[in-house]
Amino acid sequence: MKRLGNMLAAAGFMLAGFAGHAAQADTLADVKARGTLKCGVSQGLAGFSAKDDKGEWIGFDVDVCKAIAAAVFDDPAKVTYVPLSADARFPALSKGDVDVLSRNSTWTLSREAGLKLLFAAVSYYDGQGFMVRNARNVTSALELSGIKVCTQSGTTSALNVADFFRQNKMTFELIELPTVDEVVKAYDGEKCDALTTDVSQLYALRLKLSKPADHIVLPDVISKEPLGPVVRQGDDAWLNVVKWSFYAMLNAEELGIDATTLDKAMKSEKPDVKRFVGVEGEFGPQLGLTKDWAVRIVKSVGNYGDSFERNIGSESKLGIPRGVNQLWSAGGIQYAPPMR
Ligand SMILES: N[C@@H](CCC(=O)N[C@@H](CS)C(=O)NCC(=O)O)C(=O)O
Repeated sequence: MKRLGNMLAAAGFMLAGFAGHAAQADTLADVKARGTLKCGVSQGLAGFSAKDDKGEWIGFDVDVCKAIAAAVFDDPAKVTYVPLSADARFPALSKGDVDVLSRNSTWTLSREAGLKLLFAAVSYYDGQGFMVRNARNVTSALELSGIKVCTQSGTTSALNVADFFRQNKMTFELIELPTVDEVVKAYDGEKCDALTTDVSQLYALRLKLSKPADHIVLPDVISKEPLGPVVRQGDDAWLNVVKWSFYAMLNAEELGIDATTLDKAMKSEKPDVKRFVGVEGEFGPQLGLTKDWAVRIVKSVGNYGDSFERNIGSESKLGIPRGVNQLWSAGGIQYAPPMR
């Protein structure tokens, strides 16, 4: 009897073990086996994620996808881009249609605790603003009472704008549209008086208007929008790969490492640099990657500052100032934990 009991217990233990194993997600192994990273991006937002003239995806959010692919495969081209609207993005991630979402998504409590997702880092500290026609002759969002305002559905923008008008006892009509193209078309076609979203996106969307110079972005910032890459809960190892791939870009900037100084960095005597390039320590292997994982990232996309300037900063059509997204050591709030 006792023996039977023991056997049953052992069988139960084995079953629990198998069930536990089956339920345990291993996205890194899945990505390696598939040979390509499935990255959720926006449907076309200049500077952040959009196709260039050759049909290649480029942008600041796209660089995060490329950095992860570089770390895993030593090839930033091994990414399958999945363009997603605001409404579609989180269900797509939850269902497993993408391995990571890198699409101007704001880190909020309900998206983590409610949707069972996790934000890996803040790649861009943003805030919500308004774009209006110059002809309106206003200098502050507080002068916008009575307007029709367009925004995309499924965003924090729609929620914040309601708070802002209510709090300031102003009336407004909210027009929520499902795609970014519809939002731009409605605003350009004067179906609404203002367009509201994260300020960075206002700069990107202004480029899509028939006469960009006829519109201004008001100085008011009505919310906090920390944007960053997102993964599903339940796969800590994958969260670490995404998080540290992004932090490698930030740490590279802090260490003064870019694609042109990599050779020098490989020979550096500085302990921080030795750890970064993988000459010292087992940091890559601890992530399930190779020792030179961070070198692969810098070789492919450069450091954080390079990606910022190339895509959305001074070297781009958007010309967004670095502002709070400067490194902490240069007066900003971008701060990566140390690689050690
Ligand atoms: N950061 C906000 C807003 C994000 C958002 O989706 N903004 C629109 C601006 S119109 C956008 O980028 N759309 C691009 C797309 O749907 O492809 C959020 O996470 O809810």
